[in-house]
Amino acid sequence: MLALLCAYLLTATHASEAWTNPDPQDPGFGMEEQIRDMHAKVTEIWQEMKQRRAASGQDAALHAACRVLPSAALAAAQPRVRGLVLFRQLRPGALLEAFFHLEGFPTEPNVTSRAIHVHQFGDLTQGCDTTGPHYNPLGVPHPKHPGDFGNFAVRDGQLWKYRSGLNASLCGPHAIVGRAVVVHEGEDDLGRGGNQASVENGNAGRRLACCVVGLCGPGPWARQAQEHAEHKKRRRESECKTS
Ligand SMILES: [Cu+2]
Ligand SMILES: [Zn+2]
Repeated sequence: MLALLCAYLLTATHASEAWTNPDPQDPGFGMEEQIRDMHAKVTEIWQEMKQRRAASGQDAALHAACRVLPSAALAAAQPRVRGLVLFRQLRPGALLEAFFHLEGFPTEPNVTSRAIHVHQFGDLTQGCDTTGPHYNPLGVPHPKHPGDFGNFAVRDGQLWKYRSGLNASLCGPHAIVGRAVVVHEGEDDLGRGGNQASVENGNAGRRLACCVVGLCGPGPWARQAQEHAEHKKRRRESECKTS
């Protein structure tokens, strides 16, 4: 079953590449429908495998971890942002959930907003600059890319956020596994900036920090969920004291 799934995934990924970079001379040009069929088949096989695992008492959800480190290409004066991004997908085809916990932003009196996206390559050979453009397998404008996570509030130099309903996947031909999560210096204009860069990357500015998404077990997610709940509780308590 696994070998069959791998064969499907390889074929689907190859076809997906041809689709995102279509060559009119290529006999495979215009194969959108075939890709959809293949994607549906892969999802179906995956679901069956997951159901079997669930029936045998194993966790059916997929998890991934991304250890964020400052970009190696940063100037000395730039902030060193680091932390952890975790993903969970309860079943193939479901929307993603994620925990974002980052530290090392400048401690400014006002809440600032920072963009986070998935970029095409998991290549950190020259820091975050070699992660390429936004991951865009369907050739659509920003902010409709699967890893356009939008803007995140930074308070006291820290970013803590749980998000659900993210339109990205940990499996199938458009999986974000092996690609990079990039944290930017600025805010994402969400395609409303009125220039070409706005519909490519949201004019979010310098790449401060990044990481490569890798599959993991359920442990990090469970630990982060607990840490997140404790952080929320502490914040509520300190807000009560100051008000
Ligand atoms: Cu980005
Ligand atoms: Zn984008």
